[in-house]
Amino acid sequence: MKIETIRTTPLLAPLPRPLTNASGIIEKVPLVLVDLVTDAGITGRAYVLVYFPQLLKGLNETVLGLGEMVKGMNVVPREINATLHRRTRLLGTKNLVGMALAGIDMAAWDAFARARKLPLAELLGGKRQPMPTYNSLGLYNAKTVAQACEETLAGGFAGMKFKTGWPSFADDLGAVREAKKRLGDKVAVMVDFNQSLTRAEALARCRALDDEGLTWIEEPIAADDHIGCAQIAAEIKTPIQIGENFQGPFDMANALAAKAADFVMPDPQMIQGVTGWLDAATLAHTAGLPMSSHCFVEPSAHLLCVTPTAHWLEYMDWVSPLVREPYKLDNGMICAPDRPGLGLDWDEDKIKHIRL
Ligand code: SMN
Ligand code: MG
Repeated sequence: MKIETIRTTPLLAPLPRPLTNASGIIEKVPLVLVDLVTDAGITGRAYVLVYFPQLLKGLNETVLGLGEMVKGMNVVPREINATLHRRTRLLGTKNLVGMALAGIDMAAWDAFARARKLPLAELLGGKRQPMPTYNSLGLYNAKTVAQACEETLAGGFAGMKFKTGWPSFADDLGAVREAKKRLGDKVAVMVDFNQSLTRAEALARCRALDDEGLTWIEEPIAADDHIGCAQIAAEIKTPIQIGENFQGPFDMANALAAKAADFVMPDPQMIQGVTGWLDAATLAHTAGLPMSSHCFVEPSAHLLCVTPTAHWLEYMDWVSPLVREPYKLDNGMICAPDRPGLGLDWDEDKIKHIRL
């Protein structure tokens, strides 16, 4: 089975409501759907994301450009991944190049699994298992968080994460206290500062949140300030979570060497696909760190099944409105479905109005 071509569909996916965070607002999700078309009648499917509509064309072109480099290759995912790394050595594999590489990697694994008629989790030697799932939301204060809690309880989630990082810490604290009060002890609560604080401000806010019963505090400062992250992690009892900005497994290894976090949550795209994730899972295992996922619900539901220290699946749904069979939340859990590969097939009727 050889790669005939790589096709893409750039689009702006709808969100139920704009996603606010400490660095801005995401109104629509700029996605590139990736189709890795083979000569065996099998198409591997995956998707990649760039947070900014202005960069969607750039990501799309980068996927197509890297696609040219692997055209004609056998669909052997690790060979494809290694070839892309070799060919892009002069540029490196951060940012758009790494993201595009991840899209091709995931689509190649999907085709590889489809050809063997196995769900990706099983192809990788794992057992499909329901993963505890948390509802991942935007920025809330003490007043607005009530609605988020109601939705989380109604949806049956096992946890809820929201953004913090208001100009005034009183708003962060108010939201946390209200959420804890409404959700009780049965639903985990996490907060995410999205790298918005200075080291000093982060220490002050994390200290002040340390006895509020949070499951984790995420990215209080610049995620690549490993030394600063390590100081905070050492000082604060509440686990410090980072990982969505690990750009490939080496980046993660450097963060772990600096003891920059108590928990890790790689993003299947930023960690560079299924191949990158498997390396990351080993790093977390050998460091003894619980590993969650970031966004990318569908690949994550499979990959956490082969992650020895699997922890939480993040639920931030972008793809359900675009596919024929969305993944289902059941009793606070999501289980990778019993379909070959990732089991994502684009619903052409739904995407024709939003593709660019
Ligand atoms: C996040 C995800 C998607 C968009 C903005 C921010 C994030 C998270 O940091 O952890 O969910
Ligand atoms: Mg985050």
